[in-house]
Amino acid sequence: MTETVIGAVTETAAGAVTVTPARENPGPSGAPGTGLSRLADDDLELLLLIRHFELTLLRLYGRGELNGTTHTCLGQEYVPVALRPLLGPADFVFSNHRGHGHYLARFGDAHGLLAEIMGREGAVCGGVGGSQHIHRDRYLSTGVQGESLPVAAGVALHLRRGGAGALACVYIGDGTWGEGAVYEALNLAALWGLPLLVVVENNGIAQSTPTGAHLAGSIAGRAAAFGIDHHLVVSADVNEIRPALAPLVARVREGRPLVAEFRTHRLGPHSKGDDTRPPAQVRAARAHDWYARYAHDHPGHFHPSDERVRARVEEIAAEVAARPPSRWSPCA
Ligand SMILES: Cc1ncc(C[n+]2csc(CCOP(=O)(O)OP(=O)(O)O)c2C)c(N)n1
Ligand SMILES: [Mg+2]
Repeated sequence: MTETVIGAVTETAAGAVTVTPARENPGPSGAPGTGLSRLADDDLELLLLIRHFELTLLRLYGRGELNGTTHTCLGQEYVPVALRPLLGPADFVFSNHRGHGHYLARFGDAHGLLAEIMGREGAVCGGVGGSQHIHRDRYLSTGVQGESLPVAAGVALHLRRGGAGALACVYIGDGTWGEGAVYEALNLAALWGLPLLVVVENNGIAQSTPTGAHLAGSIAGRAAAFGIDHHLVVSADVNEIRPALAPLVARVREGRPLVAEFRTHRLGPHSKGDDTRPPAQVRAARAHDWYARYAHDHPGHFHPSDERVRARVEEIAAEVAARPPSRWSPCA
């Protein structure tokens, strides 16, 4: 499999552009690699945790053991993994409907999240939030598109006043740029110099509508309209993405908001069983999958970790499924 992976393009509101060149990494056999460098163990473990957590969710749904709905981030896991060490405990994270990876990158707590989704004891939110509506410490997710951005802007204002250099990070998809609230928040973020980091997971589709059919112009152009910096990430290599983002995130902490747009690929359906894409498009998305690419490029690192994490998630699922139902009290 060959693929061109370009690194990153950064465009400041003033129009300065920097391009991080792609790296070509030969595979261990000497065969051409797919462009993914060797990851630190903890990054690979986290990527695999998110992957196996969601594959397990789908299996549980298939067996009728889960209710409600869920949206997987299969293929997009590297986004929160790349951001993980760039965000500290004083920062707020606002997630969305496709948030399992965001939560696991923040807390690593597969037990609490699975219990939440399964409605079992130990659930993060007593089992009433489910897959999409989680609140824990400085982390909040909502399934209502765009709702989180004005809230994140308000929190960013509070953090700026606190003066400790904390930021509010908000994850949104490409489709969420159709919500007016996004622009109200960007306007204030620019005017007030808010420490707001908007992470866009642009997977090229919103439910069933391709980006080209719902978004005029570009996300970069929309950020520029507010004088907000925009950073485009096309790579799926955590080792490339993170150092490129680090200085930009440091600037956010100083009150310079940023839109970091990841061109990414949704491997699965929007939710479950609702993939409207032609099979060729799904196959094309799969060709970008970091999981298969990393297995190809670094089999000696990948396979033992993959087996270990897969087994760990299976154990977690069995343990959580055996728990009694969760209880929730508004007074708790
Ligand atoms: C205000 C609002 N409108 C519609 C929906 C239904 N809905 C849930 S996800 C989604 C598509 C979101 O697309 P995008 O922002 O690209 O995120 P993705 O699902 O691709 O990660 C829609 C329309 C919603 N949850 N909230
Ligand atoms: Mg999308």
